Amino acid sequence: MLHHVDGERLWARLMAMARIGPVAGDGNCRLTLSDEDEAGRALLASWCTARGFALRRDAIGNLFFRREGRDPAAPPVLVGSHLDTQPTGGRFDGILGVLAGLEVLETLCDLGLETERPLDLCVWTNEEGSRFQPAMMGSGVACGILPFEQALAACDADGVRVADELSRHGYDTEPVPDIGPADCYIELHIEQGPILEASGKTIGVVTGGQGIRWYEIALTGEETHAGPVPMRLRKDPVPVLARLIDLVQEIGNRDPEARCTIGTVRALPGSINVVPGRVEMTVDLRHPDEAELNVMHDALIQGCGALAKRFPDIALEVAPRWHSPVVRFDATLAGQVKSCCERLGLATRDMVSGAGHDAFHLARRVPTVMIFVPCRDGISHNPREYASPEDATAGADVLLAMVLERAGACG
Ligand code: HGY
Ligand code: MN
Ligand code: MN
Repeated sequence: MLHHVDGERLWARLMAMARIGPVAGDGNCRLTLSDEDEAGRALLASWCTARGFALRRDAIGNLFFRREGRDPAAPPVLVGSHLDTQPTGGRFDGILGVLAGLEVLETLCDLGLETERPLDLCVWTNEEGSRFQPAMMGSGVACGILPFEQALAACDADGVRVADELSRHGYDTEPVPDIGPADCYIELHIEQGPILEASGKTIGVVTGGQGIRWYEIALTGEETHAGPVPMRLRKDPVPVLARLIDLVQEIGNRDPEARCTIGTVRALPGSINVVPGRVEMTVDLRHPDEAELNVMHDALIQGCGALAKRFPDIALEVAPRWHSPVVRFDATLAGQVKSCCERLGLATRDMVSGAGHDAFHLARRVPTVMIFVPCRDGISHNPREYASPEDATAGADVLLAMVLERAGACG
């Protein structure tokens, strides 16, 4: 028998969540462990506890809302995503997966359907990696991939540590994170790219995710006055920055599957009439093939070495900061997503995720799959991010069908 979620309730929840940490252009800013992030979590908790889903938290701040099954000892089915956003993020990235997960649990209550297995709605801390690096932090710690101490020590631009924020919100008294046994993890998410929308299909069956490498690069010369000092006598890091930008673009343009992003550049001290003494920048490299990602890595490191030789007055430091390898999701689960979509009359296409997700870590501990829905013009990490009510509801219906299939509906 086919069941459907209450799409209007889901949409109302998405819009209510979007009122927390609003930014211009219908976007959101709920940076990890900020007061806005906590306010979003509190709103979710109010909805969950109103339906009797008991909350468990861990010491990295992950949240787990449980709907009990007939067999409390059975490994649970996990659904969920993240509530933290980029500084100028959208209303759907992560949030759709969390609120669709809540919608599935509530729909089961509304239908009076029990499941054999317990269900956990998971909210992972710091998926975005914007305020604190690396990304996918809470799920990485819970899956034993990111050392807990390393996560606690991560600092934001103001020197505030993850540990400080966790204790400010009272998470530090909770049990040390570990995901434990689970039947599977299923994450619904907007695609955050243009492929699904362009294909005219409603559901992306995500078979895996591309590899990611992050770097911090510092170029150090010498601050000096912008007026008296002739160009040839300066130790100005900006000309090296210009060539580094060309290098990163050139690495990206070699291969249509490659993705290279310089997301942050800072010239210090940052005054119009001071030659910068230091430039700091970040690089994000991605590729769906691990070997090709390594080729990109080598090209960046070798290119930096050549620039350091060519400009001996400028100290060039390149620090690899994070590596999330290419990940494959569970083929059986992907097949089940497809058959659920067939029953629901939803057109699908297979795809690999360009964006990183907590599911990348979960996939290394439990059978995992992702379900994508389109986002308008492929725009994300942008206040203009938008998924339609119809697509959000369709994605939640697939999530419901998968949960019923995996958790064993009874009664
Ligand atoms: O970096 C990513 O792809 C994700 O948005 N954290
Ligand atoms: Mn996300
Ligand atoms: Mn994101």
